[in-house]
Amino acid sequence: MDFLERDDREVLELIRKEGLRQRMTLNMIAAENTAPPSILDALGSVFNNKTAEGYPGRRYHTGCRVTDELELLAVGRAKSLFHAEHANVQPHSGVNANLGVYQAVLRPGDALLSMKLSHGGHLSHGDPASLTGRVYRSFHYGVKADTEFLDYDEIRALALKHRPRMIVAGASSYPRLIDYGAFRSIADEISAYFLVDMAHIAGLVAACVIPSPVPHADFVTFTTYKTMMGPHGGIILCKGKYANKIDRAVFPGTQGTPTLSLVAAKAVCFNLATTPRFIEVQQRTVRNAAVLCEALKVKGYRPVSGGTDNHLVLLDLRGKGLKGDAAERALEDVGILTNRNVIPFDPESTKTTSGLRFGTAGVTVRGMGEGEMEKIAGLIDLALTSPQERDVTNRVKEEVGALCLRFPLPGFAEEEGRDP
Ligand code: DSN
Repeated sequence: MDFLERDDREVLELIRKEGLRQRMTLNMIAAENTAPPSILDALGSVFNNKTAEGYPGRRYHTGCRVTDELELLAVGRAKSLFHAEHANVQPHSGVNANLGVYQAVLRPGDALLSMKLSHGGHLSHGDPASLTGRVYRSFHYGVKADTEFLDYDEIRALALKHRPRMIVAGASSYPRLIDYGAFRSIADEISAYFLVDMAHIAGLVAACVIPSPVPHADFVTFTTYKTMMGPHGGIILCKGKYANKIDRAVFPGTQGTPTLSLVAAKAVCFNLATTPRFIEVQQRTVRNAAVLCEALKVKGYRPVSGGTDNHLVLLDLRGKGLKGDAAERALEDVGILTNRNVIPFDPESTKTTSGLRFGTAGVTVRGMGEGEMEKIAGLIDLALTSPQERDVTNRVKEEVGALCLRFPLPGFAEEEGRDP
């Protein structure tokens, strides 16, 4: 940070404040994690200075020999980690990765079948608020009203009725496993492409903690910053037969030059994902989510679908007479970060919501285990049931602070002089 000290103290101060905020809060936002310092080193590297439109050996700029080596390394590591036939590591984000897949094999006006945003899907899966909902005709499936599990009969019926050119599986707030084999059979029945967006769960898949969609899907997209613990970016994996189409769809189809420092950080992320520590963290993330879920259940909160199989817990707050927005604020006030989230068949708007989404990746990476999850469930309950009682919220804040000090963010101890 020496150069920033010299060039821009205002930004440096904000970086330091943000570092302190991250150290002293419990991050339970399911779409976040803490990347290790080596990822930040790669992100801040001289690769930032390179422009390199095209692909290794086929660039539109000179001076790309080292860049080519880097991109090939990242691609090789991605393929090996996920046992994929082809990988494109250039998408700047998860949305861009999805746009790349659509651009590769769909034409404007083609039909897409994906999970409803209101049941846990994602904006970039053809939601009307997204460009993807304007360019493609989208149809959506949901979960069953009684079990809140995906309804494969409904998915098949919708597929037969609308004959989409692509079926999309994957979600932002679905706490259960997805039956990729069932999706594949439905897609085969109507000769549709099958895309899985595994953005939330890619780390769990990399560590073989939950099943992989790669053998089943034509295309798999994901982000590298959630359970993957890496930089903010997107990846596309696909069968070898689609490699050229995908590469052309990313560049020049939907992006210009890749961000090479981001590609460097992705390569580091894939390397770290092969380590025993990464695998252990992913295993503990899932166990922690199950323990947190059970502990909240005991305190009278209803988890959507009755439980969890992955890193996230989605609570239905209606039984407690609470709304998501107020609950989110009450928890932020005591240093526990979550986000309000609609639940299936939610009577509330996306601004208010009846649900609250928790993820355990961010606290697990700090070294927390089952005992801490039970403790945190108690703190959550206290903060949600007594938000106006100053003595209670002060006590919860102190306990949150004590947990943060006992479980420092990995690699960011103050004595190391590093700021996240
Ligand atoms: N997809 C958004 C989420 O799950 O919160 C951002 O990654």
